[in-house]
Amino acid sequence: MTDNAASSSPLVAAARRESPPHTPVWFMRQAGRSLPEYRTVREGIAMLDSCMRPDLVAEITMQPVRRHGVDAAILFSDIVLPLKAIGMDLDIVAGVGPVIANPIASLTDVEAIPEMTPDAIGFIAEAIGLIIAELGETPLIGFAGAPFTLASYLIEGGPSRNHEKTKALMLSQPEVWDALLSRLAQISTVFLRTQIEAGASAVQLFDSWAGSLTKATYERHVLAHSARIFNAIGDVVPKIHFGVGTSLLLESMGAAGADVVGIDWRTPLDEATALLGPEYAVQGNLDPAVLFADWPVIEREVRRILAEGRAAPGHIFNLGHGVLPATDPDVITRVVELVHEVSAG
Ligand code: 1CP
Repeated sequence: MTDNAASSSPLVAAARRESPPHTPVWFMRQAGRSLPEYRTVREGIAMLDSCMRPDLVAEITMQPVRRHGVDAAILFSDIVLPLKAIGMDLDIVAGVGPVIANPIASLTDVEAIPEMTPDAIGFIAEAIGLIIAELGETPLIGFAGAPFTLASYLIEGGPSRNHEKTKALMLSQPEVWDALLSRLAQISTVFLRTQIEAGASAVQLFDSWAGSLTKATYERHVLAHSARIFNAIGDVVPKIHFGVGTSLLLESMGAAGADVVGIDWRTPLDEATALLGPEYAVQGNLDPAVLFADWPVIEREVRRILAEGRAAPGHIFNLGHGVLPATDPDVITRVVELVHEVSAG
């Protein structure tokens, strides 16, 4: 375990299944979504350009910590940023998401993807240095995209509802698939290691779209590639593994090598824990849409989730997926206060 001020934080304690003084809370996509101060600093700067400027990355990473008093920061970046950094022709288009100029379809395409080196992402280490200096005892969560979710963007060419090209390649050309996921695992491993070495106190692997797979397909074609990333990182910091619609994959996602399994809003945390057993902490799982309801509804839901989370050997409060862009920031601040108050009492 790394030895810095944040390594005894509530977030790390919950992830390690110890007993923090209160339930730690942070929000997926808390940076760069609903905050007016984010829109101000991003004005006129393209998304991927902003991710490569250490001063901006540090500022945007810190904004939700300063405003909401959350128990962790998450690095402002994107799961496709490492692919841009190694020279792939891609962009993040506002209102759309990642768009890839030359989608991957063959072994030749896969072999043309460069390996990741720490030098290609020196700006990430620099940004984290600035962030850690301001964060003090609050931990920074580093993150990366899991190979399946990254592959879906590279094969489809952009966001996709049905992932049909991705699944066709996975099932029809398994050797091309394995070569692609192996390369993506190498890229995400170096991206995560760089963040850990620079001072991240925990990491999260986002396999956002893994829930589109059956359990058998996940285990046959995906699990080993994500497991390689977790194994390569080792036990220096806690590892969180998250996907959406993954109720039937939770045990497999834990078995890939996570300490904490991220749960979306569909599965109650006590049911998730019954499936996962005593070896895993859980993270989640307020429905992001509930933040648009009246406060008494939100309060009831937060209390329910805290109660269900007590069944788990460790609970990190979060949403079941990312903050929606139109969310009222003041509601997020109130939820942080409520989680702290209820869980400390
Ligand atoms: O808290 C934070 O916002 C931290 C930074 C962060 C993270 C953790 C961003 C900034 N993106 C991500 C992860 C990410 N990116 C995921 C995994 C989390 C999730 O499931 O929500 C995924 C799937 C992406 C890919 C991506 N990037 C999308 C989704 C597209 C789709 O398929 O539906 C989108 C819209 C983006 C753009 C993006 N990433 C981040 C921001 C602030 C933005 C919007 C930028 C803009 O429009 O200018």
